[in-house]
Amino acid sequence: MNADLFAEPVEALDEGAMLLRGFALDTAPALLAAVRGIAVASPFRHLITPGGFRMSVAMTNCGAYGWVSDRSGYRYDPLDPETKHAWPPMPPEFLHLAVSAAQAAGFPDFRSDVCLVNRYEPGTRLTLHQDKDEGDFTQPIVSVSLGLPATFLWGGMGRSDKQRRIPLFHGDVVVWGGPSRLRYHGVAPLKDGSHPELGAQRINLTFRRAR
Ligand code: MD3
Ligand code: FE
Repeated sequence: MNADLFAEPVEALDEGAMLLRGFALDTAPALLAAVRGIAVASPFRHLITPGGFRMSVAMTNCGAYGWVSDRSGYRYDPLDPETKHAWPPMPPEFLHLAVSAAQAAGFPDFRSDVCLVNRYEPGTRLTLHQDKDEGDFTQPIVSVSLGLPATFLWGGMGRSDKQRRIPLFHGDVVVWGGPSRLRYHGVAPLKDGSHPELGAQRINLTFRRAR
């Protein structure tokens, strides 16, 4: 992993939000190999929202917890409800990337205990939401984009605040902390295309501290 902050462009998107273009490019093949292993143990699935809708994003997790949703609500669960087993462990290359990105963005104390793995196909979207199921909002979230590019929607503290559209490409990493931690955000419907390593897919890793 290239830990040299000055080797890559770092852009402040907002207070506490740093975009590290290409930060994960070197490790992307290893990350994708690890994602395949995770999906063998805990397959991608389309969760049901508390309102009864099937999410268009397919998800799995690794680490001590996993984020899950069903008719009873959202939660972090130490067991995969599909397999009834613990989630696969966080691969060392995942943890190393997340900690070094957080450090490069000014969060030296990031201690991630879960990585949510999202899989997008053309047409898949993520409606505007806040991430507020975690126990400690002083811990940032680190996101890694792999595969097809996506348009990230960056909103405000209210659901109907004006949004910015930010393109995210293979290898981009964003660290979301401080006042940015609770902003509304989402992903516009994925455009069709083909990525040399992933085909018509986008994989997003989000590293969090659940508890
Ligand atoms: C800003 N995932 O899993 S990553 C999510 O591309 C999620 O799959 C999107 O939103 C994706 O919850 C966006 C960027 C991201 C993740 C979490 C955030 C941005 C965030 C939490 C707070 C603020
Ligand atoms: Fe989110």
